[in-house]
Amino acid sequence: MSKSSIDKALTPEKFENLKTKTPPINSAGLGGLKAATTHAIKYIKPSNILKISKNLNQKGGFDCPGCAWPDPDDDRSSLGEYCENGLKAMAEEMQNKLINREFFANNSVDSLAELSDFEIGKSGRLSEPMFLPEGATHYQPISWDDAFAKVAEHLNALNNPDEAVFYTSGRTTNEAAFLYQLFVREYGTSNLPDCSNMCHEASGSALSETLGIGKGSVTLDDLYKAELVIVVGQNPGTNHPRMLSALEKTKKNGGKIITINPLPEAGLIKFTDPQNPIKMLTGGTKLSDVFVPITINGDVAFFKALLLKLLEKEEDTENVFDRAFIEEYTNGLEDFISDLKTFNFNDCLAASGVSRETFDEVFDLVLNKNKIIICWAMGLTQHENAVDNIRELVNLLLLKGSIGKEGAGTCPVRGHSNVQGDRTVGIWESAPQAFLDKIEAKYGFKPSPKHGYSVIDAIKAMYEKKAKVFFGLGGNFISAVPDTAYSAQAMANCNLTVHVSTKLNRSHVVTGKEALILPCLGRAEKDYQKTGVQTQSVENSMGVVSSTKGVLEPCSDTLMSEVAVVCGIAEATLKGRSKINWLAYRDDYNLVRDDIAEVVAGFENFNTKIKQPSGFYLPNGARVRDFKTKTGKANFSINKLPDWKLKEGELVMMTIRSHDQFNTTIYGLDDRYRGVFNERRIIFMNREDMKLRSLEEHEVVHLKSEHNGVIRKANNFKVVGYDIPKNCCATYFPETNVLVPLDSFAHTAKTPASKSVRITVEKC
Ligand SMILES: Nc1nc2c(c(=O)[nH]1)N[C@H]1C(S)=C(S)[C@@H](COP(=O)(O)OP(=O)(O)OC[C@H]3O[C@@H](n4cnc5c(=O)[nH]c(N)nc54)[C@H](O)[C@@H]3O)O[C@H]1N2
Ligand SMILES: Nc1nc2c(c(=O)[nH]1)N[C@H]1C(S)=C(S)[C@@H](COP(=O)(O)OP(=O)(O)OC[C@H]3O[C@@H](n4cnc5c(=O)[nH]c(N)nc54)[C@H](O)[C@@H]3O)O[C@H]1N2
Ligand SMILES: [Mo]
Repeated sequence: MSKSSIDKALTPEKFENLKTKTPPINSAGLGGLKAATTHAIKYIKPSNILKISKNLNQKGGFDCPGCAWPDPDDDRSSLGEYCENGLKAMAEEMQNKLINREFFANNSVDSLAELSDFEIGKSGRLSEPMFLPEGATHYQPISWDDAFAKVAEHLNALNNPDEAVFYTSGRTTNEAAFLYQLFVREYGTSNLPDCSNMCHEASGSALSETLGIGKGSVTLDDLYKAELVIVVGQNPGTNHPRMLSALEKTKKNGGKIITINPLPEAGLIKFTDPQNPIKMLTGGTKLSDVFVPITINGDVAFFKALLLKLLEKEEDTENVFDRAFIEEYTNGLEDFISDLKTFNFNDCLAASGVSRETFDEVFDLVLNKNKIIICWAMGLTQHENAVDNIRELVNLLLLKGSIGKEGAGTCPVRGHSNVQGDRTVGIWESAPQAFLDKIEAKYGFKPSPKHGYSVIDAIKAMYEKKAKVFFGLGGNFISAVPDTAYSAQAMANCNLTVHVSTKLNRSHVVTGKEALILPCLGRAEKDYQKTGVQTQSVENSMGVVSSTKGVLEPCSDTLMSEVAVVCGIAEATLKGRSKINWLAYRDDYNLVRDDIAEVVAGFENFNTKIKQPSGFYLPNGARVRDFKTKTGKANFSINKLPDWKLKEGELVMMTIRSHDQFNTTIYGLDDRYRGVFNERRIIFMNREDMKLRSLEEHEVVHLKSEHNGVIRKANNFKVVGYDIPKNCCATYFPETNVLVPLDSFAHTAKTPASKSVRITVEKC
């Protein structure tokens, strides 16, 4: 009997060899440099290391596939414009080991499922297309043409195009993403879920409604000029390390920094720039002026407490709010104020878990500042009330007139290196009608006006057999999504699952009846097509579009670019009925950019502008106080406090990233900045909560979540006592995704609530 899909989807429960130390407060410095170089030397061909480091994030080079943090517009460090984790991302992508047909002949799908996520990733780079026939135990080689024909056969056999789901992860370039959504829309559906649905969707929803654009408003230069930067629900020391260099500049220019986080994350407290040898010797810069150890999901309560006190002061002195800005540019102040007054300051502060002393420090810093930037990431977006979190911080910025001027505004810090660009060029299951009309005008077919499936809807549809083909352009769907057991069944119910991937991952072993793995080029590799080596483009977290061009020889001759894969599938599927010459795009990506220039606002003269060494900024209404909302003004919003309470014995759990992973790709087993080594199956707990449950350090426990009467379990985690607020705990994603209920998600945005999972901890 072969293993069930659920067994294959869950991460194996084996333990490594846990060691814990007191966490450091400082980040980067020599430790970071050492970790990065050791990793690079271990996994990348020596001849490639220098080429990578000379071209990574440099003008005319290639964009780091790590995070979406922007590169400086002007001077870039000649020592290397990348970070420890960027280099680890490269080491992972450019591994010198290849996975070929012999590997798959020697390893059954069941045996691959037994590998840990770390081991799966270290198997090497995928190097040829593979096919898993129905009932087979092993993947077999398949030619590219046959693979395309197989996808076409399944897609054309469906009763309705809405029975297919087309997922995208955020590494896909603008050119590939544009063609992909074009193909999906010409094929006839809007089912374009993407990783953004699990990531910053809540930011997009909240910002569009309040400020008229689903993206942040600030530039790097603003960050340097801010009087106050508030970093909420984000761990840049690990996930956006180059942001710390920017914050260091803010400090140097006299700006202050407040950090709001349940954990005292290293780096935010103190940072040593690895590119500054003197700083490395003298011990670095203290970054946070105030650290606010908030309880998980206590943010709306905390911001309400702050807003209440600011209002009180304004009523006294009339010099706290920016009345001129509010008058000219905003809507809804009165309703907002009258709602705010229904809340009680002490109750709000108590609900946030923050002491009065810390609150007062924050209040003093905010009171007289008028150039405020708020940065945030998953700590705010992955809750049921995620949209309220973000709308509430917009309320603060609006009261202070801190938007659309130098040194002020919104800064949602994006995850994947092109997740923002993918959405800009049309990867959107609920794209605006104006965009669909442009597609129709340009290509002569009518895109489906229906809203398609987001990630959560897609999982439900596959589970209920309403969707039968899953196609993933990048990513690792089964490990990234919530409710692993339910989602595994959803995948197993499909007739065909297809993944375009660089590396082996768990999604390749949790398959539909048939499955395909289509191996593609990575960012650093040269993309040879008929008209020569192709350039592509990406958009960073601050709305700058720039070029990216590989510099290394592809690790295998059989790889295709994502653009070529999309064009091949479109050609095979829509044969004879397409209005588009797909293969012409494949041969020359300039043609794709000419089309983007016509269809997507802000890309006029794309082919010329993309040659500018630093790229170009896309238009951004919020940046210039042109708020394109329904009211034509920036909108204040009314937000409730979260309406859930912990039951007796429950803890609220956030699922977070260690320092040694990129989402579901596990670089290593350490979490250096949190003092954890050699283990991922751990649960960080407050020491008083441990005592209450008579739990010892490193004791093994089982975790259980109960939601709407459904019980979910994850067994075998070691307890690590940590500096985390009472009643809160933390585990790593994806090991505990099995505990995240599919029906617990952000209202309006449907982002899974993977930062507020209510669990109980059971002694074994
Ligand atoms: N090296 C590396 N870089 C990455 C990634 C990676 O995995 N590895 N992933 C990329 C992606 S796709 C993304 S989206 C980003 C993710 O970047 P982050 O959002 O920084 O990633 P998380 O580990 O999810 O961290 C969430 C942070 O929010 C805090 N937090 C959790 N709940 C709450 C809350 O209720 N309130 C507050 N105030 N804080 C809370 C946690 O303690 C943690 O510090 O990073 C990107 N960059
Ligand atoms: N519990 C919990 N769940 C979460 C989160 C959380 O914080 N907690 N975070 C969520 C977030 S923010 C995100 S963004 C999602 C991430 O979800 P995904 O984007 O689906 O996951 P990744 O782990 O980034 O995908 C890694 C895989 O992408 C493939 N890959 C890498 N580079 C390329 C490339 O250039 N091209 C192609 N075609 N493939 C490539 C490799 O095969 C690799 O195995 O996970 C979400 N899930
Ligand atoms: Mo993300």
